[in-house]
Amino acid sequence: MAENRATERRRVELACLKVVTPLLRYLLFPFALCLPFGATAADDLSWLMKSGTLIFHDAFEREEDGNLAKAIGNGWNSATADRVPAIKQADLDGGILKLASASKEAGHSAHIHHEAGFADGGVVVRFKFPGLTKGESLQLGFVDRETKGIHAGHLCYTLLAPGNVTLIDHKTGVMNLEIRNRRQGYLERREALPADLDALLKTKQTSVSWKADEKWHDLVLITEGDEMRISIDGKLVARHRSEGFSHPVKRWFSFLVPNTVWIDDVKIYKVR
Ligand SMILES: [Ca+2]
Repeated sequence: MAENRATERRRVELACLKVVTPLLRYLLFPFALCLPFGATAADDLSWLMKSGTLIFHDAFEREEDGNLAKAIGNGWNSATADRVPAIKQADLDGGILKLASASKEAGHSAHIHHEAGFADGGVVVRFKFPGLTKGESLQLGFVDRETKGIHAGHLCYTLLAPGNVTLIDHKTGVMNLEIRNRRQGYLERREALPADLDALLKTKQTSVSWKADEKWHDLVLITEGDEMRISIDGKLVARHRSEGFSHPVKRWFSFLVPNTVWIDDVKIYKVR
């Protein structure tokens, strides 16, 4: 009788387990997905601060000196300012770098850069879309004009657009000279890219949906080995692996601005 009761209890326990285990798995699955991302995002800032060296910081608490390439001061340079010397594209106002690109007149988005010089490391930036122009966006990333075979030295970027965030490897993608030359003809003829080129370029980038607004945000953009990651306000937004991200010298940190954006507190950290 006692043996029968024990068998019955075990049967009920097993039946319960069969129901509870999948239920727990179902309930915990979202946390299992979120936790590594949350942990990584917090880790990226602490990784830079603990393992890295702060090699540059600018809080922009000064006035600019004219409109030309070095007007911002503190080592900043512009690849596009001297094309339109009569137009102020970078205004230091109230401790904020306010950028308004003369893209049409200069024939290029405003390109502002500073020495960086790391293999692994990253940048911390406060930014805000002020709502002064339509479709405000911001591209920031890394450039090395000393390595041959890359158009204008464009290595890799994040692009913050009104509806999404992209991470892209330009070095082994669209800015690789062989790929660029092959792609250019199709673009000029407005033809679809051949399947192999299209498939290759799709591996070089990732995009996730993200909604831009007109508030201040803290951004952390890092490269670690062949991975690039971007976090906004302490949350990992996107990560992607591609061989170009592991380029040994991110010589410049660059902003490319097609219209208007405000920037403050730029920090560059070198880990390796
Ligand atoms: Ca400031």
